[in-house]
Amino acid sequence: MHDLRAIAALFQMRADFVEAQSFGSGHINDTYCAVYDQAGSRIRYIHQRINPNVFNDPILVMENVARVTEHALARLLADGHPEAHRRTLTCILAQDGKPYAIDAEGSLWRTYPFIEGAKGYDEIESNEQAYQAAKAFGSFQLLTADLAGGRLHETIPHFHDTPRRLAALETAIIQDPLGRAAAVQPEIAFARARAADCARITDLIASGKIPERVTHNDTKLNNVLLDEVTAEGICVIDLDTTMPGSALYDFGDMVRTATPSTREDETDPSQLSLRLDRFEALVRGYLSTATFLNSEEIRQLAFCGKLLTLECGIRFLTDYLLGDSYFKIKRPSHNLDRCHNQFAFVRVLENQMPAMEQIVARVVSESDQF
Ligand code: ADP
Ligand code: GN1
Ligand code: MG
Repeated sequence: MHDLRAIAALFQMRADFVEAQSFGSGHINDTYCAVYDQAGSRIRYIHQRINPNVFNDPILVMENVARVTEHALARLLADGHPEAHRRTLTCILAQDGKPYAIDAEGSLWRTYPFIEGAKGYDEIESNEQAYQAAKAFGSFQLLTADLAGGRLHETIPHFHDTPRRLAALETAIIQDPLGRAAAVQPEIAFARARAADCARITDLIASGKIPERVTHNDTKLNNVLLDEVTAEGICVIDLDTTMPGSALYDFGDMVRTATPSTREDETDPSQLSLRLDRFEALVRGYLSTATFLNSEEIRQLAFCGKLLTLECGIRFLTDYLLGDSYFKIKRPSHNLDRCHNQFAFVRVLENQMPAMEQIVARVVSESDQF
């Protein structure tokens, strides 16, 4: 637990700090929800410490976040949106006017208004939520498509370069600092058997068939807040990896997190199945806003769900071998459990690929956009 009162003092809060608690279920940053008294009203803010093990240069992260959120706010205000400050993250400035502050230990903190009346779901509950989440992530891509000022920083270079993720697994197997590799040979074989799949999207990008776009790159379902009453996608959050990428990475991670019947770390694979109705809701929601997709991107929509699930499983396995230094864990086998779950879901997706492709074809044929 950090000293949040001291962190609060680094920012221009215009309110009196009351208390703060650890918040949310993100795997990366230290997130706190803080209550303030503002001239007699209780209001909440998010204070967040960027994880320095994950982001080598947190200032570059904040330069991207500031550019993207200022662009989003300007667009909402120009449209006269009545709740512009609820529809995008906005950075509260630090005492020196920067959108972040550095604490006494050298850690970088940022502060956002708490988006009220909306929720991020670890497990989605309805097709309507899946539709709204996908629609919101598609809108976010549309919004960032005309971001001025040149390319965003690559905050984690090669983030979704799946062949590199597989190569990083091979390096971890050789290093094996905790002697864990011997016991995970079936998992290693599972990943190696899918090396060709790993290269499909990177090859299509290299050949120019799939364009680079500004993408979010971390579109797990709890990174979009849905209105608690209407389920409308209110605000896309967790913008740390918003940078050049492929639209398919964003759609693939929605499939990974919105279509399985269980949570990412469910340990009983017999509970795991693919909700095809959720998949269809995602396709419909995403295509309702991502009208810029080309025919090759559309062709890969079903496959990229499998790719992102495979990639995430490879990343969990790599982190398990290297001693769990990247993803937050709550038990020693947590990353291995997550890997098992992701690989089990890859098998399910492989079996269901023809049905998923049929759904994409049907939705596209019913749309007049494509
Ligand atoms: P991580 O990178 O660790 O996933 P996130 O930026 O996603 O960090 O934040 C963690 C969680 O905190 C989110 O899943 C969400 O529940 C909550 N959260 C983050 N920012 C806000 C905000 N501005 N308003 C409300 N909740 C937020
Ligand atoms: C992390 O930050 P969070 O919890 O939203 C990770 C994603 C993974 C995800 C797996 C910066 O997302 O890439 O897909 O965990 N974020 C980063 O649950 O590595
Ligand atoms: Mg998150």
